[in-house]
Amino acid sequence: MDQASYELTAEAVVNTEAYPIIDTGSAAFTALTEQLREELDAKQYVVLPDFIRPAARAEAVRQIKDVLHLANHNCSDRNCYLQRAPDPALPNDHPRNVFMSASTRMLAADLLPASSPLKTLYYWDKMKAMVARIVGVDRLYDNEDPLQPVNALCYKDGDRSAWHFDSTNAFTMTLMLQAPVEGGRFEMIPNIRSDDDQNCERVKTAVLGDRTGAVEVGREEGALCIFRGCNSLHQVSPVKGERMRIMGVFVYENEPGVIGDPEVNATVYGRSTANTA
Ligand SMILES: O=C(O)CCC(=O)C(=O)O
Ligand SMILES: [Fe+2]
Repeated sequence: MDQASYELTAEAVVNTEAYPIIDTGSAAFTALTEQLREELDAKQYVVLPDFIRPAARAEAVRQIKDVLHLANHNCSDRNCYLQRAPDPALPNDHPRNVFMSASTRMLAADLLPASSPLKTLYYWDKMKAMVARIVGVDRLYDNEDPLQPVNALCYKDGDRSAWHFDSTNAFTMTLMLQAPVEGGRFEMIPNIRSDDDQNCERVKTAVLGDRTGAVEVGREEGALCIFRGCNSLHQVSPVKGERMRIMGVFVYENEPGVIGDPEVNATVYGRSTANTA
């Protein structure tokens, strides 16, 4: 399957000239991560353009296309809380009962080769140190689920993700591997709700089409994005054209030993255990 794959070192994957993360004790590392942390706190997202090198990006895309036929096609109606069933006790226009269609193709970690530049990046201790500093925690741990830690999320012509909140993680990290010719715009309404206030009235108008406060997060190929999606509604507009939108998605944890919930895995990947074929 990956006979032509070659393994790139972490320094050959990450653009370490633009992002000086090898020496985590250096002043350059501190300056970079402090600036990005402030930006994330202010905007709820931060974009790191040209984060991976072109050859690493091309190799990741090539490997993903090799196994794309194994991707789980998620095509469903769901509300912004990622639920699929209505709550009959609530009014029809409550955001809990507003369903939107989404269609994406998900490749789990076990379908990506060990040589994947996405895995090299994810498991690099310098990477974890950088991200921890940006999101303001002492350290981050690998997710130890066979499916979850590193994924490729693909959007073909017409695919989209509807307005939603991310449910589990305090932050989400994505890497634009291939941008579509048209559409596939990542849009966010930062802090539309908070931990203390669900703000259902405003969330309702948003899911019904009121885009007040929405920002478009620019995503060039090679750009890494860290965002706080738990209280910031976000979506990906429909992709148009033959060039797929391909996103690397990474899940770090605040404690060691985290594995996925089998039910969640069944929904996201179409199976709950590793592919042993
Ligand atoms: O594809 C994207 O840009 C965003 C995907 C997303 O919403 C997520 O990973 O939580
Ligand atoms: Fe999301």
